[in-house]
Amino acid sequence: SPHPYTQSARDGNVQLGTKPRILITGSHGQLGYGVAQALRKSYGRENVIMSDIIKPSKRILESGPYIHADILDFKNLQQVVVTHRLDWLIHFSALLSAVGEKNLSLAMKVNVEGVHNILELSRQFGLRLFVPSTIGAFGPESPRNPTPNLTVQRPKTIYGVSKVHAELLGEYFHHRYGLDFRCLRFPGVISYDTNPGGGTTDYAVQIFHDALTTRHHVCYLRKDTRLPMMYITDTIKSICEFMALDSSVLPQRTYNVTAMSFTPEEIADSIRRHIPSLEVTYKPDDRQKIADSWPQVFDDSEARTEWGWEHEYDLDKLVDIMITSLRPKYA
Ligand code: AKB
Repeated sequence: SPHPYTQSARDGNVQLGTKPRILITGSHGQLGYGVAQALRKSYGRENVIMSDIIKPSKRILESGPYIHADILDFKNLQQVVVTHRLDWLIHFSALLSAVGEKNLSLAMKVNVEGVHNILELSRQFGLRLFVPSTIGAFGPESPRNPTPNLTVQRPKTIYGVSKVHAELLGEYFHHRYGLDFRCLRFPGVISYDTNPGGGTTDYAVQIFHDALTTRHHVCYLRKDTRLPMMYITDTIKSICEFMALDSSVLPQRTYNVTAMSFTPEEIADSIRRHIPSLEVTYKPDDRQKIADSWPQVFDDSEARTEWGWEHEYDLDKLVDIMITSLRPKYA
């Protein structure tokens, strides 16, 4: 049976008397649309505002409120909070691991300066703040199998360094000012209707598209590179449940969450249950080095025992839903 805290959150017992008004930054990324739709189900369409600095896609525009909000423009962010009477902030804007290494100065701006703005804004206005972190916040000196919640963190990418920075500053703001900062460290997220934007785990999405089209995937990782992963429905569920928890029941502010771990060879074998002719060629590039410094198996037992995190999708279930959902697109 579900953990009592999570059950209470699932039943909609959020701490606020009224439904929270929520802003999502970086809404055009892999997680924005799904998280917005899930939160809108709980708190109402008009109470969840998506934002980004680019023109919204038709799907996003038609789904509910969308505004322009630049996380590097602090004054504008203050106006947005006041105008839209915000209670919660879900901060998705970030450059991912592979793309961050290719554009260090932009990564410093978005991932470091952006987080400074978001933390200060949340402190000033008493917002409940969610910032995702990642398996990338660990490095070669961390235990890799399994990687516990609390351990050495010496990442070797700007993405990882900026995420450790966000974790530590968020926890400091919580300790010093009582900021309701919440952070989940995610593994690679796999989804069919949005794409990841330049990470090291992206192959695990691309392989499905290739399997259904050319039947040939060129993998930039070695076939035995084991990484933690999860299906997007589980990611969305973890964010919604974690955000709904009463602040007083949370013993910690930053938690590992995951669902499974696999290698390129293992996911290819699972896909071959549907598409036996799938071929994979291995051509490791710069991303191999990043993957070699990351956790292989993520220990999320503290999220499971302390607030009831549980995943639904394992490898075969993930592969089944990805193939079933993508097949019509290529039929
Ligand atoms: C990446 O590969 O950079 C991301 C992540 C694991 O944080 N998907």
